[in-house]
Amino acid sequence: MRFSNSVPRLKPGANCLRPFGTIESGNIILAGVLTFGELSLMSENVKTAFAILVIAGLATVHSEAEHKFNVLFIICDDLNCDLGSYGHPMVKSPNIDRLAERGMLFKRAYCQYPLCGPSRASFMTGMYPDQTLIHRNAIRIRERLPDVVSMSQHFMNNGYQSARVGKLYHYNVPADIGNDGHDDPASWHEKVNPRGRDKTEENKVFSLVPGRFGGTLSWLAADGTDDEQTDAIGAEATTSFLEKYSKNKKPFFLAFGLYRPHTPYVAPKKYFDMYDRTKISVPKNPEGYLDTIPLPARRSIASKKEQVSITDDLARQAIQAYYASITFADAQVGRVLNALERLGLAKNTVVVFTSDHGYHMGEHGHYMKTTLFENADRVPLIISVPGMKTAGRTTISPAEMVDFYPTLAELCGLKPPAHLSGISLKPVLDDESAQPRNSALTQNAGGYSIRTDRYRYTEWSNNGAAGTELYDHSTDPQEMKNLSNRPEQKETIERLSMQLRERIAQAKSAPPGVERIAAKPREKKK
Ligand SMILES: [Ca+2]
Repeated sequence: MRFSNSVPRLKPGANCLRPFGTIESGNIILAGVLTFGELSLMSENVKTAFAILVIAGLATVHSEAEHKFNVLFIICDDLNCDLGSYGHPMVKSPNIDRLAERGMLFKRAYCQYPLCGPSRASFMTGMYPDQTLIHRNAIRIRERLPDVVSMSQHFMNNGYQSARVGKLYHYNVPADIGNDGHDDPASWHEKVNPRGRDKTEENKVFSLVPGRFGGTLSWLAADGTDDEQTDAIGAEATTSFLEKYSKNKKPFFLAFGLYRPHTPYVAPKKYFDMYDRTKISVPKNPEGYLDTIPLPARRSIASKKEQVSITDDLARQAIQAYYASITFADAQVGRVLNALERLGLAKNTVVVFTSDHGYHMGEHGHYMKTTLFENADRVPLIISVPGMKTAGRTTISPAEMVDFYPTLAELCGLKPPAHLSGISLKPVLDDESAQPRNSALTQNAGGYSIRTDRYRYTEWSNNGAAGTELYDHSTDPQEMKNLSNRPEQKETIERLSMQLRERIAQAKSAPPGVERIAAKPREKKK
């Protein structure tokens, strides 16, 4: 390659060269801005040498712009923090744990609504559920937000190729496996809807309510191999996208949404064999527990009669099946992570691993989701950024799923759209002690709850008219002792109540520049 003998030409009136940032090429590191005056004092030889470096530098910046970080976004359905890397004593999750070793593990990450549809609409648009107006399942985001720029769409608008494999927006599981569910086609260039043996052999699934699988405890220790299951087919499709992207060199936003461990808990038999049912302990509520919590909280955990009356033996089977499904899902995540490394994409791809909300497995006497307890609201979250200095560390800094959008935009050098309500978690990824937010907000069925470093505080109906709950995590991490009626907690409750109401007001504010279509009155009754 030949270089010109003159300094780069500058526009008339320009009084300095543009800053060229930090250029790392071999052992040469340059940073800064030079003025015309400084340039005119250089000898010709120095000018020539400088020109070479500037051209090389601009070329490097150009090349970096062409090679922005890619995003691999992996999300399980209905997965709580029952994972090895979160300290669970039984659950085997070696692949997710491996990702945690090269990323940051968030111990206090929370969904904004503990139900698939509202949670997914919220994080995919970067807005709270009271802003998206999506508070239930089975709504397509464009029904409420016709022109919103979703997270992956924002990447598409910035030159990324984007694809979805499996469940990203709401899907009825297992009913919609194999079709688009309530997807948003504008969010992707390409999509794959995997469908496996778990779907075609649904008739073999055991269910507490025969014939119902999605919202009912149900499971199957399946015959056959991983490869026949929906999520393994999804992992293969995700790998195929990675192979394509490794060749075409364009930046990508690739989303892999697994269907497990959502009910029915289906996994090949070998995963069930990993868990000894006799060693599983089933959580039990103390006598009179339900009288200690407000009526809406009681309803949230005691509305499914078949679960409330579940026998100890069936509960153990359900928990074993849930763990088996987690380990099966973990293996599929591992296939994709292996492909990312094999194809040389790990070095320039941000990886996010999470779930759409948490899940109860018998805690508070409840199974599944839709409560304002830690079990349903807390989600696993691991973010791995190439070259991060904090790899392998954990943070207790509160994080919300609504933060994904601004975080990924910042990590990839994209200007976040004005409508986003979340906060970028990049400061935490740089330093696990950073705390860009001091609470996490979750809402469910007319209640709102915040989790601070020490407390969970919940108000049901307007300003707590239907009851309040206060849990002190320093003494009660299981949230079994409601302190909201204790006189000695008066000041704490006043402080947390003010904090919660400020958060609710923010979460209800109209997002700038986003047209919204309110639900029809008839629809609200559903
Ligand atoms: Ca879900």
